[in-house]
Amino acid sequence: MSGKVKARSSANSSDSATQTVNEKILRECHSLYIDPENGLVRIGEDLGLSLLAPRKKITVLLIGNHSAGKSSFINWYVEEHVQRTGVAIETQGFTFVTSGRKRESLTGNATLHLYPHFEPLRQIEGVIDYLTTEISTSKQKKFSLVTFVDTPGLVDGDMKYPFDVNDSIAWLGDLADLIFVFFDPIGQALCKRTLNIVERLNEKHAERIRFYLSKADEAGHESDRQRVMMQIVQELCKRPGLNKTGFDMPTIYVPSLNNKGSRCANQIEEVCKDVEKTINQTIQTTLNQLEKNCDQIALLVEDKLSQNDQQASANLKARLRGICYSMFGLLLPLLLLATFLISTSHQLLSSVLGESIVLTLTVYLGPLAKLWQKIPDSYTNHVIIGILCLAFIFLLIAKLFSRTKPTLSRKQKRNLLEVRDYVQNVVKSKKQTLYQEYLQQSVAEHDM
Ligand SMILES: Nc1nc2c(ncn2[C@@H]2O[C@H](COP(=O)(O)OP(=O)(O)O)[C@@H](O)[C@H]2O)c(=O)[nH]1
Ligand SMILES: [Mg+2]
Repeated sequence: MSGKVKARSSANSSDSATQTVNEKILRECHSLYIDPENGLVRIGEDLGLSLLAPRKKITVLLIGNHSAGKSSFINWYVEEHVQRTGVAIETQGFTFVTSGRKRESLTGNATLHLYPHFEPLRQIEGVIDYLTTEISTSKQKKFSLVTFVDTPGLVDGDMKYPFDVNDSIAWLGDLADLIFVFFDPIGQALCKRTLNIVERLNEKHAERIRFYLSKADEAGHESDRQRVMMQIVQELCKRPGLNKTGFDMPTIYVPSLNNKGSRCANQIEEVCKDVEKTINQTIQTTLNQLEKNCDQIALLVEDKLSQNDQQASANLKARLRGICYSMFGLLLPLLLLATFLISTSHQLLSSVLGESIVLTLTVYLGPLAKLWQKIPDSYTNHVIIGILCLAFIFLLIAKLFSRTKPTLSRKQKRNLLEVRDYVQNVVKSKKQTLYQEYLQQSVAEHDM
């Protein structure tokens, strides 16, 4: 557990440049999704693909005992006194701390409006009244790419929360990119409620969780600190869900609050690095996701077009089949009529159609006429009705078989092709450009 604290110059020149590139990438990715006309969300919707717009910032959830230093950490990161702190001051509900153009406090509804991803929180009764957002104009560190979620201090016993605090934190954990768990060396380090929640979060999101020994400057000498840490780790390991080897628990404290002049190692810079790392990962994931979604959309368009082609040829076949059956259905009664006329009123027929036609008909229909004559008179009606029924059935079959399904209009097809070209060419090349910018910027960062 070694670590040295470098004095951090807040006006790090590469920082602001980097930030703008990263900010720009996430912002542009976001807008590629949410554009009301050309946005991927909208395009996906039309194709039955539900897409979520990527977020413009990462979310860091802070949990821990009452008075573990969560709010103070946020204030330190933001370099502004955004959150009230103090042993007696309890963060009542959940506070989203984020950067913006002007200092402002928002209510629960406005918070969910600002963070539509967190909409599921509404399902937890009563929580909405305990949600707030604090907007700060600070651009310190990577704050313009981070939203911190400060949570009520967790305590054991009779403490009644006005909403289901465990469920709320579990929901927030689902949506956060990082979950910081603060244990402080004093008093309630091993609060049961905290352990329960940590265990629950760990089931789903072990890779997002980071443990810190906060207020490390208050832990006394190195040996005391080691003892405290051992205790915490032991307590954590007692939980079946948390029993993993190699607990990493950096010791941190807010430098300006170190009033005892303790000289213990402060790994608070590691926390910042972790935040940066998560931002970088998020950018890469967002860009990869963008490309993947473009491919998905292109594939769906291809599918739709080929299905349409298949349907068009199926429709053509159905129509041909329909024509065949209906011709047959119409021919039967005609044949019947002709046979009937030939065998009964030969004279009448020749006067109407002419001798030669009747002769040809006789040649072709002769056998049928003979067959007809073989039918006993008492049955002819039945046979006629039978044949008419048969003809009717054929016509019905024709109707049934010639059913077609709608296909895409020319315009719809053209639109689909346009969509495919748009995602494959425009969006993907945009992604490439953004990726290049990202890489260039991180190379530049490492050169520093
Ligand atoms: N010595 C020292 N005191 C701290 C540190 N962080 C917070 N505190 C103090 O601990 C008290 C509780 O801090 P707060 O941030 O309100 O805790 P929260 O309940 O977790 O939000 C405050 O009086 C802070 O001044 C730290 O790193 N070192
Ligand atoms: Mg607090």
